Amino acid sequence: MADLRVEVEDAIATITLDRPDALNALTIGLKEDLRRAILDAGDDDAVRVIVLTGAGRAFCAGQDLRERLQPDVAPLAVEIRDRYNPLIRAIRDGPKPVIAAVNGVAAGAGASLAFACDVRLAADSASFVLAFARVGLIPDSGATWLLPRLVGASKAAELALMNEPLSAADAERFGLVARVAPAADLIAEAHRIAAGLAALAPRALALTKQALSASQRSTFEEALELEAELQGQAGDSDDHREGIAAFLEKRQPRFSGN
Ligand code: T3D
Repeated sequence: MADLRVEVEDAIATITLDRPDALNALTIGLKEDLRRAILDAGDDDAVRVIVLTGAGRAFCAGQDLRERLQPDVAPLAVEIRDRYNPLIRAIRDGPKPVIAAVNGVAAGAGASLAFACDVRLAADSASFVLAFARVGLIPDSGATWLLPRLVGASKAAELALMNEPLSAADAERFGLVARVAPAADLIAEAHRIAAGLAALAPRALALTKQALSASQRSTFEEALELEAELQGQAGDSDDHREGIAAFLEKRQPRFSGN
């Protein structure tokens, strides 16, 4: 994993894209390592929250455009189906909250990566630019589905078609990022939020992710029914019993994840 760092501490897996000289652009190897790191963190009982960030001045500049010029490169549709889509699914379908700590520019599929995360924090120096049309492509890696849901159809169309960069401040104004922090404080702020999530009941968070995700494709009636089913599972957990006990005993809960 030459271009990826994974550090696990205090139940937080911090995954850092580490190709700063190429603004953390995504090569085949980096996409595969990142997907594997997210799946591994999802399976690791020592991890409750994932923080995704980039080394250097960028979050991620999307597809490595130099790699695209290699003679044996896969056709685009194959690359999207075999590498980008599984990576985005690993984030979306995984059981643990994923926080994007967007430390700098997020371009092309790098922006899509951030859109796929559950929570986005941005450095005040960060920006988002769809960038696809400038290289003759359409937004991918879930961007056409995720972005309208995050910022609304009108703003999504503007960002996707016009390719203008969106500043961190404007991203916060449009609800695309939860919070903007000074660049020097971004990781500390991401870890502070991650620690808060890590103290909550892991299974309840996983089921919440599942319900929110399913709600994007369901009717209201189906959402009500799924809530009933998943709440049944949550209500049957040790963590629910611990939550009630802690409330009544006026102490902090200690969730086991069971
Ligand atoms: O292809 C498929 O498999 C399909 C999937 C497509 C998904 C996609 O992501 S398509 C979109 C690909 N990404 C882009 O088009 C973004 C390209 N980069 C930029 O537009 C700009 O670099 C940024 C707006 C992100 C930042 O601009 P700036 O001025 O701050 O930095 P820079 O000078 O352009 O870049 C710094 C270095 O990073 C530079 O290398 P050098 O000249 O110092 O050796 C530049 O070439 C390199 N770099 C930046 N982005 C990429 C990259 N190298 C390879 N691929 C990149 N995407």
